[in-house]
Amino acid sequence: MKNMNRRHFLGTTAAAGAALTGGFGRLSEAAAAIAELTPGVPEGVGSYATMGTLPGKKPLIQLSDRPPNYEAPIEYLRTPITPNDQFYVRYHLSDIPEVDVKTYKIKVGGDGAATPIELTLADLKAMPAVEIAAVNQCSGNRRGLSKPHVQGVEWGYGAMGCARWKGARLKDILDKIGLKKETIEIGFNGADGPAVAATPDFIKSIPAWKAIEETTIVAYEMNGQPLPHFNGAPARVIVPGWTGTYWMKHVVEINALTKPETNFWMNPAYRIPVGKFPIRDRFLTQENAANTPITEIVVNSLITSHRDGAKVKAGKLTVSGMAWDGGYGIRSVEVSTDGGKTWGTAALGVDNGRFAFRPWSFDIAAKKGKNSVTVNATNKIGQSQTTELIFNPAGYHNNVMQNITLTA
Ligand SMILES: Nc1nc2c(c(=O)[nH]1)N[C@H]1C(S)=C(S)[C@@H](COP(=O)(O)O)O[C@H]1N2
Ligand SMILES: [Mo]
Repeated sequence: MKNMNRRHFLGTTAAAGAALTGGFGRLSEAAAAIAELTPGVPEGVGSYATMGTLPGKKPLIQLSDRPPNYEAPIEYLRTPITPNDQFYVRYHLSDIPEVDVKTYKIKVGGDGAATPIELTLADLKAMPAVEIAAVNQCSGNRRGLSKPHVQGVEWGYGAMGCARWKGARLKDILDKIGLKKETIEIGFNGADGPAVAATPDFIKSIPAWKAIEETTIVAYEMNGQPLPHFNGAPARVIVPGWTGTYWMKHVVEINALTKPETNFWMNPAYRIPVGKFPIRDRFLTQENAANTPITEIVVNSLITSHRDGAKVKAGKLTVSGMAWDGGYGIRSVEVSTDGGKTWGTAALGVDNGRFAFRPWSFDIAAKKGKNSVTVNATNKIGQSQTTELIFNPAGYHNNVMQNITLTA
């Protein structure tokens, strides 16, 4: 979709000399760019990645500008709810219109609809509202850490965040169009479009069964505020538990489909090899013998209190961070200071629901010299993180236990 007249100009400003919040203090531009990059991303990334500030955002790590791809430094992920101005931004297409709320409409139809309708933002807001805290994580989060390296945006740890999303249930919207029983998928299109005709428009679909779950919504608020432009204003799809690719921003079409969606971004993009990951949610109308669409987020955790290599004082020290999964909820987080021989149990913080970040913290006794810290989260169905990368060509689902070294 690209027939909207006001375009957003992606004027970004480098964060030169800006006081970076979240634990850095004041750093020079060059030092900031280096300090912010995740260790382990391909060497070349450092030559183009920089701190950039999109309108309405604090400085984020800019991995590309057209389309805008900006990740959060780990210090922005220290709170169980990620503030809107610290939330990462991911786009596939460069033509991103500033949608006019007054004329905004969602066309709800498709060949599986008995009675197509159009919804304005006011119509959406008049429907029963639900609010859900959920992690939005890009499928490619940590792709930059893949060994061997793979093609794509070379994300470090920050292509994710957790927000409270408020909106109408997709199920209630679909009830209005009289879903035919032949409906197998629900498709989405957004207001953004390709800058060149050769690039396929970004269209996604989810299984009908996932679309009618109580927790799948079309949201117009993020953390009590209207959605920020770069996170999908005026309304976006929220698919708690599933990776961000299905969370269509600036959604302008919702289609009930009686045949599988064949858009490039459904196939060959966003696919994982069949049988390699411990995945429960299957997208069978899209599956073939070799590969299948990525679905739920795998159990994972991140240390946010310290970066790898940080200098600390010897003695008692609290290490903390976040854990999350695809919606079973976090059962426990274990921390090892001896490279995985013995483990201690971390204290868990506020429970904002099964789709949200679960904060954890663990006290260690830092000794003089190098201290190794490894973290492993387990969810309520007993799945844990991996010790070895499950390699796949797109670099998805990296939930290798994080290990950092702190020097006292
Ligand atoms: N309209 C539109 N919606 C989109 C995308 C896009 O390119 N265009 N990218 C998707 C992907 S792959 C991700 S990971 C999330 C990122 O959400 P965010 O930018 O709000 O963090 O948006 C999803 N929704
Ligand atoms: Mo993504």
